[in-house]
Amino acid sequence: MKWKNKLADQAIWSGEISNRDRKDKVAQQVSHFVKNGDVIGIGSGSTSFLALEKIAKRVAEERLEILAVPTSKEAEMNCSYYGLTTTSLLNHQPDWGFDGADEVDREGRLIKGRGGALFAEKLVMASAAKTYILVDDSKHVAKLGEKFAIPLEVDPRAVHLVETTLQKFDCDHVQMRMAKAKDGPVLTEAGNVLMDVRFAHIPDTLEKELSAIPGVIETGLFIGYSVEILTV
Ligand code: ABF
Repeated sequence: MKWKNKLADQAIWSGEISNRDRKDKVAQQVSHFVKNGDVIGIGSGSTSFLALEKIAKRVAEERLEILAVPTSKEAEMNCSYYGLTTTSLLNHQPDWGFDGADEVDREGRLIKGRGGALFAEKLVMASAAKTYILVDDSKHVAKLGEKFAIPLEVDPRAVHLVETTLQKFDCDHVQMRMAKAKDGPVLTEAGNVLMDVRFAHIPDTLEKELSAIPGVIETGLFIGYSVEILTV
């Protein structure tokens, strides 16, 4: 039986979206790749939301059958709002996926995780044969890390250990991400904290080095995955 309540009958991201025109254009591009039967990794953030909106329109109009693998509860709620059937990595491997990013450099190396969903975003990306990264021109940087810190998802018990271990790295600044009201740290869907770490220089080896620190669940550096950058 379907729920008759209405509270969840609203898409997340129904509010204002920055650079909406450009994000809409890049979202439109990815919607053309959808084929009947596809299992698709669904990214988080506003650009991914706009892509989902356009994909859902095609699915409804052309009566396509697809399965969605959401990268966050936000994405899962939006899939539900648009009537898309969701599945998980326990049951399906995505044929392909799409997601946004905070920064992309000329080599296609990414910083992601401003929304805190980096762990699931990486699991889905690493499981998919290919991921389209949807970025407007404001996301392109000459030097990775020039605007954004690298987010680390950290088990709360390991905060001191991670902070201490980071002193051996060549990092400029470490900050615990705090909730807007500053009354406590932001917690991820898995109940972990986020530590935002700034580096002046980001070598390819850094993702693995940071991941090797005990207590680091995942990093927002995405280097060497099978991605194609879609941009306007
Ligand atoms: C997700 O959403 C995150 O990895 C990234 O931080 C963010 C980008 O959001 P937006 O598309 O709203 O700029 O992809």
